Amino acid sequence: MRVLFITSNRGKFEEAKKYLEPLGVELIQKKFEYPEIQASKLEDVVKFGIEWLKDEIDMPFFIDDSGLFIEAFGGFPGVYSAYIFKTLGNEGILKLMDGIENRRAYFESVIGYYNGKLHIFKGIVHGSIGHEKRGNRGFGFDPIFIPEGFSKTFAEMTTEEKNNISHRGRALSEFSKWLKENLGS
Ligand code: ITT
Ligand code: NA
Repeated sequence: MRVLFITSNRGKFEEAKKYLEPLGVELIQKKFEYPEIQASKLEDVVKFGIEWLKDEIDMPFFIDDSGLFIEAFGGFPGVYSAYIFKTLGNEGILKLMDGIENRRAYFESVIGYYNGKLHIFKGIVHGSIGHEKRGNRGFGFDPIFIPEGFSKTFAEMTTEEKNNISHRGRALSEFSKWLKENLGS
């Protein structure tokens, strides 16, 4: 089956493609600017985006809204992650974290799939913020995020390694389970 992934983020698309294509899903990236409301939960951003997009698109599609939640900052940047990545970047986060001992953080990804009805899939990965940038794979905050139980950052992992443990990988796993059960493919 063919599914559209509405995203401007090539890194998200590559991860979803690696995950879903072996399961027989032909994934197509489409950039379609949709409003992202300033909600306090990723799920609300996704619901609003889907409501806005659903009349514009005539085939099954999904969006992914994700964020990095840093414990010492009460969950910031969270739903503001895209803006903070563009403005402060990884260097800015590292500077803010200078001298802060509690480096715990998590990534969350919420996928909204629409096929006439909305279906939500979520994934979380816990970890910590490193002391410097490491690795050149992945995207976004990957060079400063070290998942729990590992010494490498996400940017030092292959897409498969990251997908096995990441927030997006977990949301994609729930999504693909659902697809299998509901589409008999
Ligand atoms: P869309 O077009 O799909 O919205 P986006 O990059 O604007 O793409 P978000 O609004 O979900 O995505 O913003 C999430 C931010 O968090 C963005 O800056 C990403 O770079 C970052 N981020 C999300 N998932 C990540 C991951 O797996 N690794 C590193 N950074 C991630
Ligand atoms: Na976005």
